[in-house]
Amino acid sequence: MRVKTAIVTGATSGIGEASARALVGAGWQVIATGRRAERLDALAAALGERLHPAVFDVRDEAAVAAALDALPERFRGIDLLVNNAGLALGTGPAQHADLAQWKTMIDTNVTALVAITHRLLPGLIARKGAIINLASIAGSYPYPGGNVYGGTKAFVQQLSLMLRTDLHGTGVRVSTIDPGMVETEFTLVRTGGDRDASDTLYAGAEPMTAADIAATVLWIATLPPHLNVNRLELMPVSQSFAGFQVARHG
Ligand code: NDP
Ligand code: 8X3
Repeated sequence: MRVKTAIVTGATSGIGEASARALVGAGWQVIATGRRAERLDALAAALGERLHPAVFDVRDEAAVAAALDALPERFRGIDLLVNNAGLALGTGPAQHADLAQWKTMIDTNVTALVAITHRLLPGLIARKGAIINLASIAGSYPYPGGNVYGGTKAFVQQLSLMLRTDLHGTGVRVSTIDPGMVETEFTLVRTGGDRDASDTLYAGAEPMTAADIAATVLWIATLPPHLNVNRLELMPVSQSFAGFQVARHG
């Protein structure tokens, strides 16, 4: 049987790295991407020839094109695109936010995701492949400080549904995974490297792990071809919903 090939963006850390490990463990070939070459090299050393490291910034369209054009022959037929690379920057209210951070989130979580999807769509259609997009509960539920991060993830959720509609009849599957709190480097990145803030957020919360989400990625990827998970929302049991707020006079 033909070995299937996945590309996982943002595989140097967290959910992407765990997904690459899970897919290779299940017999897939994986193109693992990210900016940190040394981490991809370590992953390739750990996982062997089924993993191809491709170092690029997802926002750099020319670098993405060059890396995809340079793929070894056996990695060229991509069956699964896992759009995972992404980030949040900042935790404060919109009125105090840094516009440059907002643009970085939009460039990474939206524009880069759209560009790589656009580039890979013809091949995915030819192979009746699949797309798994990592969105977030932040795309569905507002919370203080979520502002543009949540906006980018709402875009990803709706794009996934719109892609399903346009890809009607092609056999291509499109899924969104919406995780809540997962302990990764996400909060370290969001807070500009504040280890205490990251540790405090996760302490005692029993958050989900990257491996939990990777298992879901693998489950969706290996469902029979007539099944499509449109959208899957996951949270740790310790996380739930807060209420509305009311600003009162006086
Ligand atoms: P991590 O910070 O651990 O991993 C993020 C990954 O994205 C890294 O591999 C990083 O690679 C990559 N990345 C970020 N920016 C770029 C860029 N410009 N070019 C290339 N790669 C980039 O976070 P998570 O694993 O938690 O996040 C993965 C996805 O899951 C994100 O889309 C996030 O929004 C989403 N998510 C996370 C949740 C959580 O609670 N952790 C919950 C819901 C969704 P490198 O820095 O090497 O380039
Ligand atoms: C990451 C989860 O709740 O920090 O998308 O936005 S949250």
